[in-house]
Amino acid sequence: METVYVVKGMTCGHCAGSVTQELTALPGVENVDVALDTGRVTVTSAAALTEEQVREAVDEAGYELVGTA
Ligand SMILES: [Cu+2]
Repeated sequence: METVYVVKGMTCGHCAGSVTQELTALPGVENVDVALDTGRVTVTSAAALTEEQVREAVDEAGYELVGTA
């Protein structure tokens, strides 16, 4: 399944890389795609993630989860 999240504070490829790395580490995540211009992060996962899981991962990377798009 594919879920689109909005993340605040990412400005460059390094930011995108940090968020991608943290989200990829979550169980069942198969792909993470970051659109820097919109702050939208598309997560492809085998099973649904909780918003709490995603929030913690984004926070770990140093950014803020606004919510789902
Ligand atoms: Cu950056």
